[in-house]
Amino acid sequence: MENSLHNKFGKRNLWKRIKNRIRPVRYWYKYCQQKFGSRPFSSPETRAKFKKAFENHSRIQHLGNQPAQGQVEKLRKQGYLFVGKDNQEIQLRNDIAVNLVKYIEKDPVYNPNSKQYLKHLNPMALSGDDRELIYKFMAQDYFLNLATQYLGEYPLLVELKVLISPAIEKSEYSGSQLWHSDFDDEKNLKIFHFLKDVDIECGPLQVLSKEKSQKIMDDRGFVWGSNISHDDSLVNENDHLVETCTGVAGDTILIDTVNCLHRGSRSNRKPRYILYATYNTRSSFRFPPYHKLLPWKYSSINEFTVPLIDFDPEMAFLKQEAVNI
Ligand SMILES: O=C(O)CCC(=O)C(=O)O
Ligand SMILES: [Fe+2]
Repeated sequence: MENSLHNKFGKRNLWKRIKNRIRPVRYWYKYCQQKFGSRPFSSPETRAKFKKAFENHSRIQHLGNQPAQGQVEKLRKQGYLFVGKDNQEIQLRNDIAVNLVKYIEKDPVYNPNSKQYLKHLNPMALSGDDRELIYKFMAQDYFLNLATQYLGEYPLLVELKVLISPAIEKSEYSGSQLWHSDFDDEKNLKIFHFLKDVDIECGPLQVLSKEKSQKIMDDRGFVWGSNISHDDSLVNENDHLVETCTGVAGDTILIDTVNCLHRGSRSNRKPRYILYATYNTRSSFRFPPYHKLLPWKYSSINEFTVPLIDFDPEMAFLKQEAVNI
């Protein structure tokens, strides 16, 4: 297949690929050590605790709040879905959004190592109650349903952040300011929830439909991490299929950032504040895809390779990149 995953990796990225598969195992071990004081599976008690944690996965059968008819189809077809404030099943409590903006504006604890144009609030700056409510909002059944149906399995929440795109002088664009596909998996689902109105001056996210993006990536022989992986020449500025995601506070956009070319945080004259989450499959490059190598009867090992998002939401904030381990 021309557009196979293998091609997207390219030979040069083999090491990156290996590292991405080792990394989660390392985090996972660390998690077990912190949480249980022992390495995974080292005692029957530990195994029993894990078993209990994983029972939560049966929750999938009990998810309420199904997305409206047509929303999943639209998401599948376009690769993104706009869920306006008014047709959103559950809204972030207004006081939480207000609190977040207050935190950001009062004393932003920006990650000093992050990009100039895209920073995030240290979740530890928030109160425990706020963190829990944010988590609950992003892990609400409505989003879980969409992610489950889109990804074809009960998903993992691997990122949960408050993104801040500060107002910046126009400079050379780089990284995610340029058209790109995310280095994650065959597909993913990101949620951008607007904490404040996002207009054209806030460096809104721009997205190209899945179908069009795939065609471009095929035609251009797109390779993750190559010198064309982030490149404005991938997409024609004036393509009528480019969607610019502006909206009002409370609006949400869901997007598969692997399959849809996208960019954002460009030329902000005003800052943009987004509550942001990423759902991945269990076999994403960030998590060990052992189950794909195993015969089905052993696939329950899956349960032991998956991270623990339902298990301990508080831990979700320990690691910003892999919040659930
Ligand atoms: O700043 C933006 O909106 C782009 C973010 C992005 O590329 C991503 O979250 O994958
Ligand atoms: Fe991206």
